[in-house]
Amino acid sequence: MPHLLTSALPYANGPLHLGHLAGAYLPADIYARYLRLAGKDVLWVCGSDEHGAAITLRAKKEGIEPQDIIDKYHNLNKASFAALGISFDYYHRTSAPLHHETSQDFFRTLDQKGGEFIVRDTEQYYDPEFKQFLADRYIKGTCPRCGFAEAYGDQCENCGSDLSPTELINPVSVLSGATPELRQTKHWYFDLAKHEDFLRTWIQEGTVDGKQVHDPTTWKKHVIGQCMSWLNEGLQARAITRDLDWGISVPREDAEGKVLYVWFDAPIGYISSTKQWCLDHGRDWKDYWQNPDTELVHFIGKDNIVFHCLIFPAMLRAHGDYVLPKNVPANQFLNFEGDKFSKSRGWGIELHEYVEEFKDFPNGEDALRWALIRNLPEQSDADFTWDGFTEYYDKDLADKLGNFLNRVTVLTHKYFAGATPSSGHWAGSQVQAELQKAMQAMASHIEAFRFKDAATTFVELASFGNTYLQDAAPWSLAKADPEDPRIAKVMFDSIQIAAALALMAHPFVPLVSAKLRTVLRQEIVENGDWAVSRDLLAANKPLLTPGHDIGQAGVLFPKINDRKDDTLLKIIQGQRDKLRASSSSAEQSSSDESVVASLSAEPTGKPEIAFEDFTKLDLRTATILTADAVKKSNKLLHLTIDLGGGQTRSVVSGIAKHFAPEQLPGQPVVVVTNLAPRKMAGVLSEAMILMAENGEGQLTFVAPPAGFGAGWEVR
Ligand code: B3M
Ligand code: ZN
Repeated sequence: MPHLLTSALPYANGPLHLGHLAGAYLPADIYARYLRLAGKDVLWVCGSDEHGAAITLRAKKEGIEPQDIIDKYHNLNKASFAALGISFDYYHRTSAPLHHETSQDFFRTLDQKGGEFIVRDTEQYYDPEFKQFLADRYIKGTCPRCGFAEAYGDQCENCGSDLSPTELINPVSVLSGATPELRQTKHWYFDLAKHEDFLRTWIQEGTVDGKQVHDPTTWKKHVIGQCMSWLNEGLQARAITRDLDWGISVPREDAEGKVLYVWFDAPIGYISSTKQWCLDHGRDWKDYWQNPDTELVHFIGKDNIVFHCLIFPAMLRAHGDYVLPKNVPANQFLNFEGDKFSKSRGWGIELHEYVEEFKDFPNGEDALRWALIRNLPEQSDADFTWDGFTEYYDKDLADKLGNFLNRVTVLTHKYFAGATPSSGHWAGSQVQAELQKAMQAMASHIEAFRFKDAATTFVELASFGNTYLQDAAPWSLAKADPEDPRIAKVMFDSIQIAAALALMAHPFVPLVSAKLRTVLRQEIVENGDWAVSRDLLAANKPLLTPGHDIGQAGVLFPKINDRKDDTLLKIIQGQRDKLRASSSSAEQSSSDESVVASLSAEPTGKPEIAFEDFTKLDLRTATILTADAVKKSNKLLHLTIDLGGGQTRSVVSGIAKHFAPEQLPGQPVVVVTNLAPRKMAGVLSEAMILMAENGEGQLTFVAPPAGFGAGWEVR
């Protein structure tokens, strides 16, 4: 059964940051590495997304060609991924001729089928000075939904709404700054509405034509929630062509000067990337894409859910020959030190910067991977902090893993000259059972896309090793009687734990894993090794046999918080200083606080405000999608709300004493959407829910009746 994995194709118009890595790449890397270890047929494809207005506009601004931009960032991003151990099987480019052909073929097939496309003559904005139609990012204006003045023609980055240029208030051309005029043009639309029933059944039941193709209970709740919100609003035909001179030409004689919309060709990039890999490796790409046994999994961030769970599956279905994804384990967003990543404010760290600035940090690549893995935004948004980075490195890698390996090797050299001792006790022992249990738990977490839990299992095994060694205290046994047979038993067991850890480390921290294997004088991990170890344990055999020589570990992970040496601490401190210097957001968040404070003031006796003050609030109808307890807080609940149009937000609300989490999914609410985000109990809150409180302190939601819908303005 082939496993075909894809990660969202990053736009080649800028460098990637830690948030991207944690969203669609690191989780996929863990999954791919694990499947390879388990001996599966795995193909993981990705590549650069090299079309779209973001690229041409940037080129125009910098006075260079789009080709220069994509070459620069394709190479930069590809190199950053490689430096951080991201093990794609193939990293393609959508500017490649093979991709152009594949996309045109796809279009032609749908076109020739009939009934999939709708051709419409429409009026679109046009810039007469630049002689160009203004699609997507070529046009800006005021967002009709939130009033943000800098909304783009395809999307408002303030409220996240999907827009079309004609919805913008006061539109201006990004090219000339002038008010554009409307002109007649023709475009091809993909009739998404036609596939609504198919999509609904596929998402909700996991069936296609009555056949079970996946189990919807294994999908993340927030993914299904977002899809259902789109489906419930009713799907619309989507324009899939543009009047632009950069992109893939529409393969029709009557479509001269038109290119495919970037979101039509980008997902087809997964197919062309597969084709190229197959050409290079003598394989047939259809064995992956057109094989009903293939397990296709798309790794993405939550902003790409609608494209991967509704539009692309509908395109694949319309085409007819393709498999559909088995799962789309989309991640939520990662923030950085309590705020969104922002290039313009200098908030965050880009991958290539990290690689450069941490090149002298021991195991720097894996230190980053590990800090991100321990805190992945799997179910809700997460926050990367340098404190967290330090803690995960020192506590997990140095204190637990490094310390254990060091003690095991030192003691083995001390008592047995570095050779694994003989011990007749292995079958049915506690340690054998523990290793089997840990490998089994880690495997099932990974197979269910619970990568954080898998990492916890791994660390817990290292803790178990330390405790086991500490309790058995071979040094005390040796003092009393150097010939005590229990010494051999303890060291034999500990070596087996070390070997299991070295293997289990591979999906998370591959360089560390290789180091541990070198210390244990084992071959570097290869495909199938997980299965080999699992089978050895099941057959009552040890992972390392008596007589096997091991090396010395030494200090594998010098600590960041080390009393004697502050070299590493200084590197971390440098990051904090850089952040403080480059960002002006400190002033911003103090003014945010005052907004929050005034909103939570006493309900009576507030001073009169102007009508304009009231209209600053963006109040919207919304629906609660998920509700969960917040760790260490008995007041707060962490909610995800659906804001309509495919947008979701994370909200922390002080209602835990009034409502049980399971009561809340489906509850209609009214929210303030334009409060500055802030963190409560370590969780980011991006909106505030309106509640009424009576004299008895009872709370109730202020909300429209169920079925009214999400995303509507309240005024
Ligand atoms: N390039 C958008 C993004 O980076 C887009 C993904 C394409 S995946 C087929 O969010
Ligand atoms: Zn908006």
